[in-house]
Amino acid sequence: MAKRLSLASLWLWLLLGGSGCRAAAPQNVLLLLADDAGFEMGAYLNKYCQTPNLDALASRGLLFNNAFSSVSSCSPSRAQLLTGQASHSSGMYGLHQGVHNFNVLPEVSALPNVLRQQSNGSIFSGVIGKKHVGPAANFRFDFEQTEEQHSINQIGRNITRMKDYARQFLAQAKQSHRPFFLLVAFHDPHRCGHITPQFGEFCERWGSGETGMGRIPDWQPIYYDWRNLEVPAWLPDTDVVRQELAAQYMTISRLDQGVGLMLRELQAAGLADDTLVIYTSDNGPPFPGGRTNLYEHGIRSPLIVSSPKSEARRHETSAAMVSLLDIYPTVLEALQLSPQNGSRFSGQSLLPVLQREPKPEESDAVFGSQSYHEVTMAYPMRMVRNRRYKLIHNLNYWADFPIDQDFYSSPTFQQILNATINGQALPWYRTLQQYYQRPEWELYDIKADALERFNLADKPKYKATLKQLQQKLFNWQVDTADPWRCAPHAVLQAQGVFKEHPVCLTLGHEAIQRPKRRVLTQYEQYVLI
Ligand SMILES: *[C@@H]1O[C@H](CO)[C@@H](O)[C@H](O)[C@H]1NC(C)=O
Ligand SMILES: *[C@@H]1O[C@H](CO)[C@@H](O)[C@H](O)[C@H]1NC(C)=O
Ligand SMILES: *[C@@H]1O[C@H](CO)[C@@H](O)[C@H](O)[C@H]1NC(C)=O
Ligand SMILES: *[C@@H]1O[C@H](CO)[C@@H](O)[C@H](O)[C@H]1NC(C)=O
Ligand SMILES: [Ca+2]
Repeated sequence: MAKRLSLASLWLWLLLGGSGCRAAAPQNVLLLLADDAGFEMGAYLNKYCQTPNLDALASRGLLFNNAFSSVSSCSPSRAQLLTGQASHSSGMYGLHQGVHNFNVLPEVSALPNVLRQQSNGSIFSGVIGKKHVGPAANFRFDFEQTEEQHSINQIGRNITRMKDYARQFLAQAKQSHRPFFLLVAFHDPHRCGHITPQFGEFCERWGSGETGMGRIPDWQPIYYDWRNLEVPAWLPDTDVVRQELAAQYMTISRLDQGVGLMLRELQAAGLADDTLVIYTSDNGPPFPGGRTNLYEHGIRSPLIVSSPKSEARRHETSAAMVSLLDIYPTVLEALQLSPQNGSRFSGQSLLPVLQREPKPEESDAVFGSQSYHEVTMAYPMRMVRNRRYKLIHNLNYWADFPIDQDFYSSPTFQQILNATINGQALPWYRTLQQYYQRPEWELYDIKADALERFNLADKPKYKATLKQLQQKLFNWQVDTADPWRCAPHAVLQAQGVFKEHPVCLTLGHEAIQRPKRRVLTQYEQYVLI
């Protein structure tokens, strides 16, 4: 500020909110991302899982109670955060690694590239931890320390290592006086039992200092006694599940201490007062009804947004209906870049919510789009959820819901499977058959039925609600150029003579009677390979 202000410029300064709450300099952004975490933290009223660092972050920021991922799978979710587009628009239909090999479409640009172009190279971007997206050219960060250079545990769960790289990154940002965007993507609390069972189902023993586990110097492991835990209502109430939760909580406490380390690095670098901090998770926990599902526990996301420049709503909660598609425009706004235009970007910046709670509107809704997880798991689903209802469209409803590899080998799923095969009862509100065999349309009154038990899609009373939500969902699919928008009863024609006016052409299903689904009564043969 000039030492002496003319009256006119003083007036202008006051008009622009001169108290400093709308600062001129762009804010840096630190995005802290968990892998498969849900609401296992004190701030979200979990009584058992110890997360003092996340709770402290929540008390300095705004805690969102209605945040949703648009997809419940790792790479598609990361692509949504970094491109602002639903997975069916970006092209990241499933997992990026190995045989799955999903990538965004060649023309889709992601945050690090957009930031570089829009700022003419003045913004410094970095990723530390699990990247899990590609192709590399579309996600080119200036600073990368990821599973592409390191073992995933070292770069995603060894919080001491991650801290060291964060220190390097922040020193470079500071030295070059460049605003930055840093993604710190923890691999905790992801499962690892199908790969390295010797470290525990969630790699919770790895680095604990126990015999043969090595040590992570900055981690003080917290051990949970499974006998003391409560099983949430959506999971089978068994000791097997309780033991799994104890292991998962142990890794969440490691993640929490990692979050604390990152925030202390930011403070030590003197950058905390200029940095917007966001915490969220890519998708829900790897339990039945969680990850790979568009049910509540697959997509409801923990979300904390903390800005040193917005004190208005510190230590408050928000009931705004928000999507992880909103993170992308939030990052752009914080860095003072212009939003991306076009209907494929359906997100909106969250920064205004830090000032004032938006008025709830009838039209408030979030959308979901899941197509694969592993390449063998073709089970496209589309979803719209407003404050009261959720509608899921299962496009491949004639097939059984697919199960991924690490969930399959989890004790929780194995117990469900064993009980089902042996005809034993299980204290779970679903059966495996219901879980596998889903109707084309699922409509739930979430307010009355948080566990999504009673499908209302066929109930005459809900005909109008169903129709209205179907239309809303279809409109979103059209706006965001969903290649699946005509599925499953019609074919999309969008090229050649149809280029200007794409159409859905019927497959004649209405004239064909499907045979009833055959329920297997006996499992005769198991093939072990
Ligand atoms: C961008 O940077 C280049 C090279 O530093 C410079 O020549 C050019 O004028 C800059 N463009 C803008 C719009 O700042
Ligand atoms: C974690 O990283 C630190 C620092 O690089 C190293 O000393 C330690 O051995 C690592 N821990 C494990 C379990 O590999
Ligand atoms: C989006 O549109 C606005 C208003 O027309 C414009 O100022 C802005 O530059 C556009 N952003 C991009 C990334 O094209
Ligand atoms: C399920 O059954 C298999 C084969 O009998 C057994 O090895 C496994 O321990 C069982 N798992 C659970 C969780 O009950
Ligand atoms: Ca994940």
